[in-house]
Amino acid sequence: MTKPVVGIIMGSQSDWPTMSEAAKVLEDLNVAYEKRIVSAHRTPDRLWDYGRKAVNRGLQVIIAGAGGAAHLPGMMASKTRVPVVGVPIQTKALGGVDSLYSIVQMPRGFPVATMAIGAAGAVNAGLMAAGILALQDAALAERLEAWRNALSASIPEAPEDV
Ligand code: RP5
Repeated sequence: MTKPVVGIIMGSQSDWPTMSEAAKVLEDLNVAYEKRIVSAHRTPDRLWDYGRKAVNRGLQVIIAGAGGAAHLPGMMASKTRVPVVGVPIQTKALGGVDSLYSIVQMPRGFPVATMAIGAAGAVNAGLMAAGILALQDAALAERLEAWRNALSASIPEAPEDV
């Protein structure tokens, strides 16, 4: 088993359908990752422990998704210098704007690279993580270029009637 370099963490099992989109991208790009449920509110000790060990465990990027009062990405950024990419989960009550605002407005000194709300944000979080890792990994850089080119090639020149 390859050691994970990306940690995908989320506040709840209910976040997994969204966060699995980040996992799929990492699988496509052959990036080793792990996935964990780590809740800022329900399992704060687990959050602390994960953040404390992240550097020594060799994690290079953490993708953190949470919804509502979404404190997980920011708290993780407070606990580790490993770059944190935040994914605001879409919520029923407020559409995910609550999650977005909870994640994006970090105080100076503790950044979270905040993606779009929902699945697009999760996909982009996977790509952002891959882009960071590709700076030091030529083979991954090639795979990422190929992924991007394939996406561009899949876009038709003109719309069709449906
Ligand atoms: C947050 O509360 C989680 O990230 C999730 O998005 C939201 C709802 O969690 P569940 O009630 O579905 O477990 O902590």
